[in-house]
Order: sequence, then structure tokens, then C-alpha cells
Amino acid sequence: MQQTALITGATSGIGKATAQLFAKNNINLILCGRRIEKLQQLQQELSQFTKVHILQFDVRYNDDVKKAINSLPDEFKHINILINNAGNAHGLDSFQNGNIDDWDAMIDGNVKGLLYVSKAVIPQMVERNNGFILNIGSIAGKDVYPNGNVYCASKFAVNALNKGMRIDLNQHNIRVCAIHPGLVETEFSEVRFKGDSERAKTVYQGYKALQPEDIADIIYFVVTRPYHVNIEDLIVYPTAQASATIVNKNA
Ligand code: NDP
Ligand code: 8X3
Repeated sequence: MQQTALITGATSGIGKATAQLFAKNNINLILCGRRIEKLQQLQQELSQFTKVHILQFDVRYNDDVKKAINSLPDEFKHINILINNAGNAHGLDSFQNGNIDDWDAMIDGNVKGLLYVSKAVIPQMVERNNGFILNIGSIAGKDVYPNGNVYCASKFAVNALNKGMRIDLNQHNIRVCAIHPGLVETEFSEVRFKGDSERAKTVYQGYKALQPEDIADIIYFVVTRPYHVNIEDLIVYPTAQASATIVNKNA
């Protein structure tokens, strides 16, 4: 049967690479994000391979999330795979110097946004007794690093929600998985450092960081296992990274 995947944060990085790989494997796509022009470009690029529908909304606003998902045309209503990927870090400040707007953006986007989208999609999976939810966590959700405070807290929450979903959705035959990447070269650091490209570049200098396509490959592997196989939790580092704080920049 033709599968349909809804991917949040499809306008760049991991979400975009996943959309590209899914499209080439003939999975129908619902691509979500706030930047409409990026969604339109991707829709144009991928429509040669599969059916693509785009939804522009900000995951922080529950009414917008519900409206967008309720607006899906019939041929996209049946969602088999939900990729909860939208999220970012905002700032890298000590707790005492933290910025409340940054904290709100991370808690609202990375945690509440994931909840809102899941809440909008899960009922149909429960009804069908079938579905796959893949949550993008982070190594920041496994270990706290200096100045990571609220971003780490948001990803610890994703880790907990992944476990909670697994437990509660088990009776409904729904598969749930989290992937926790280390350093991936995307727009992530640009956003974290508020458009300071020079500072963002230094994060990925001196070693080979993971590329978004590396994570997309793993996502595709996980979602294409036979239905009785559920990979629960994967931590993926670049070879040069040993932990949240140890990166060998001289390899
Ligand atoms: P990018 O900045 O490249 O992509 C982030 C995506 O999330 C964009 O498509 C953005 O779309 C979307 N997004 C962010 N905030 C919102 C929002 N409020 N509403 C809707 N969409 C939103 O970064 P990555 O690809 O690296 O990040 C993807 C996920 O991977 C995130 O959850 C991140 O925390 C996680 N991660 C990243 C790692 C890394 O090193 N890069 C490592 C571990 C985890 P738009 O701006 O168009 O709305
Ligand atoms: C993104 C990876 O190490 O910047 O989640 O937190 S890190």
C-alpha cells in the first residue's frame, strides 16, 4: 500500500533530506514548515517522484496545527508515518544569562509543538491500529552540556515523550522511535546563533560532521523495517564526536 508521511521541519536540514529520500522511494509527502517559499520549492522538486502536499504553520500554535491538519485533502488524510522533526536551539547562554524569549521558543517549539502535532495525527492512527511516529530528539536529550540548559531540557522532554508514547500507544499497535543525533551540519547553528554565520560555521570546522542525509538514511531504514520490528532509540554521532562535549577536531 502507498505510504504517506507527514514531516515537520521539512524546509531545511534533516527534515528536507528525509523528504528527498522518501520521495525517491515513492512515499507520499505532507511537508510542513513556516517558510512557504522553501516548501513550494521542495514541492516542485519532489513532485516528479511522488505526491506532495505542503502545509505552512508554526508548530507553537495549536489552533494553526489543528487547522492545517484538518485541511488535508482526502488523498493525504491517511497518515502512516509522522516525523516529529521541527525544532531548533535558540542561544547558547548560561542559565543565569538566559533569554526568556529563547526559552519560550524552545519549550514551545520543541516540546509543545511536538505535542500539538502528535495530538492532531494520533487519533487516526489509533482508529486504524496502525502507524509510525518518529521523534527527533538529540544527544542534548541524553546529556546536559554547558550552556545547553533549556535546549537540553526540551530534548530530555522529547526523550520522555517518546517513551510515554511507546507505552500508551502499544495497545494500539503503533510503532514509536526516537533518533538522537550528535552534531549535524544544517541551519541549526545559524538559528542558534541568530544568523551569525561565521560563528555557526565554526561548529562544524576541523572534523567531518554528520550530514542531514546521514540521518535521513537512518530514518528511512527505521521506518522500512517489517511491521513487527520497532527500533526504540538510536544515538548517532559523527565519528569525531565522543559525547556532547568531546569532539576531536584534529583527527
Ligand atoms: P534546521 O534549522 O536546518 O531545521 C529546522 C526545521 O524545523 C526547519 O525546517 C524549520 O522550518 C523547522 N521549525 C523550527 N521551528 C519551527 C516552528 N516553530 N514551527 C514550524 N517549524 C519549525 O535544523 P535541523 O535539521 O538540524 O533540525 C531538525 C531537528 O533535529 C530539530 O528538532 C533539532 O533539534 C534536531 N537536532 C539537530 C541536530 C544538529 O546538530 N543539527 C542534532 C540533534 C538534533 P521553518 O523555519 O521553515 O519553520
Ligand atoms: C543538536 C546537537 O550538541 O548542539 O541537538 O545539542 S547539540
